[in-house]
Amino acid sequence: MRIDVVSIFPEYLAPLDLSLIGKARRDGLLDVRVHQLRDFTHDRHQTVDDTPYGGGAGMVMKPQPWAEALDAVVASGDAGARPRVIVPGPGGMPFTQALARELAEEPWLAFACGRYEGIDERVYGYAADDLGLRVDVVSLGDYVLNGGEVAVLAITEAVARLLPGVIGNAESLVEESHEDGLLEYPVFTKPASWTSPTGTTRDVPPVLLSGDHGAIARWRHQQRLERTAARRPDLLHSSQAADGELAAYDL
Ligand code: 6GU
Repeated sequence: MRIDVVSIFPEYLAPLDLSLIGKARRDGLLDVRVHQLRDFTHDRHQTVDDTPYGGGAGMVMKPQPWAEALDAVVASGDAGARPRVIVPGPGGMPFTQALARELAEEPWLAFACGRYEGIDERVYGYAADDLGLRVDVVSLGDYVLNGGEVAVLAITEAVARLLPGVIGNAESLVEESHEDGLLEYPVFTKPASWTSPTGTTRDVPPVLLSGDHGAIARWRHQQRLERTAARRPDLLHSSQAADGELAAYDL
């Protein structure tokens, strides 16, 4: 998969050199190219923003640098190839595991990182109508970040780990929170009885030491239901894993 990122803070994307994503890049599974938006300005001060028409707080990103940056990204690809463009922003559609799976099927993604109050709306029309790009605004959640860069790190990590060959143990991908609509069960490791620095002793639930795989599976499923009911009751009704078991939780 190829991923282009356009930002006025390319240094913010430095973590894409690290860990699992860095390894995927070195292994040739992921081709990440980060671009400085200011390289597509023509004035001495490399201006990327201006005041909003109609008034209001903050600054708006100018259309011209964005249009030229998108042109350059498209021109750098194979003839006729088009990236799917993702604009991170709090006003977008929610980023979910389902969307991560969908994006992992794309051969080419391009992230357009806005700062300030956003990008001049005409850029969306230009990208869609003149360049033939699919553009989606995507949000990480209901809170406000200063810009799209942190969202690109999150989305890229969620997508890249789904690419074939990026995670060694593919089984660890399916047994995860949000893959079947329930949160994950609690986990424990040695020692079976642990005394904390304040002298309190806590034991691993005995069922996990029993060797009874059926009993362990039932206990874990029960834990997932209780956890989801406590932390994310909104997930329970659409969970395949919770079908017919909700009565016990009065939900
Ligand atoms: Cl994707 N971008 C920004 N700037 N703020 C956000 C967000 C994205 N998701 C939640 N808040």
